[in-house]
Amino acid sequence: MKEPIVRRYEKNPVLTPADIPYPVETVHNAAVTRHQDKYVMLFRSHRDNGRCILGLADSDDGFHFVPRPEPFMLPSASGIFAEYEAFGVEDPRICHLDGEYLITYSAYSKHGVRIGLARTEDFQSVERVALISQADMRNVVIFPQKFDGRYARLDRPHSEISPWSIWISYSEDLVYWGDARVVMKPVQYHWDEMKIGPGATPIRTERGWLHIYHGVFPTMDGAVYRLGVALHDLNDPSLVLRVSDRWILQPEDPWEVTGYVHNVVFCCGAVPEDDGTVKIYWGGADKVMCAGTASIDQLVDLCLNEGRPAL
Ligand code: BMA
Repeated sequence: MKEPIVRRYEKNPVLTPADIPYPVETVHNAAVTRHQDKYVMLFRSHRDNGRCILGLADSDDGFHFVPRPEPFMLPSASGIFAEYEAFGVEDPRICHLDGEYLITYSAYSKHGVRIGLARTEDFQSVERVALISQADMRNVVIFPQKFDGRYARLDRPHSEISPWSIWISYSEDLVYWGDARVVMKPVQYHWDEMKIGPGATPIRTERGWLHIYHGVFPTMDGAVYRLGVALHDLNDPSLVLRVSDRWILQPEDPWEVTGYVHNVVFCCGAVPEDDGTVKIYWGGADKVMCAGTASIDQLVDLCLNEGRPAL
């Protein structure tokens, strides 16, 4: 049998709707970060009207999560955020930078989906900063480092001409973003040929920025969501050195194959550890949260030794 690249935690799933002390239908696509020697999970939940909110859970070891009694972010009730979040808030990512936690999330409304930016220092209170993209944009992850004084982020705009691809853009103030260009595209008849999107906040390694992304393959039974890895140049993140030609994780466990949407593993967060491993978190079938570990070196090797060009 092939040795798995991502070793699933043996007690998956780590968080399910039944664990949550308020009514939710799903618990998935969570960002996870370290905060004061603990792990914080910011997860997405559908309510029974089909719209989403974000909740928080805390953990000492990154595997046992205790949900908070109340949701953390509901669609905003006032101002411009209320208009653009009316259909819900989804798929958050967390970037720890300059002593604060930047949260990017998808804001859904009748106008489409765009990206909201919020910030917190303590995961007790949260402040919305700005809507930082137009529609249609999803899956924005901010690099946890500035480049020549500018913030950088990976974007996933929608297009009717090109298969949905990963772009980069830059900002001096986190609000106004530009200098955008495409950095990585789906490749025909690979496992990620239909569309790709940023996943976890990129991880700094000696050999480059390791980015766990999702890729989608169309089948007669619907789309299959898997996870892959790409390596970006340390100094110029617009340069993708190589993309692993192999996926690192695909739906296999029963709660990844069947759920709210079947055949989905979808990653919004990963936490690098001092021992050279990374804890990877993914939503299983848009219904539950799962966790696993991988060797950072092995993921980088996959890109460099079994990789293909990004464009
Ligand atoms: C994508 C996003 C994700 C979701 C995935 C699978 O388009 O909506 O939030 O996990 O589909 O349903």
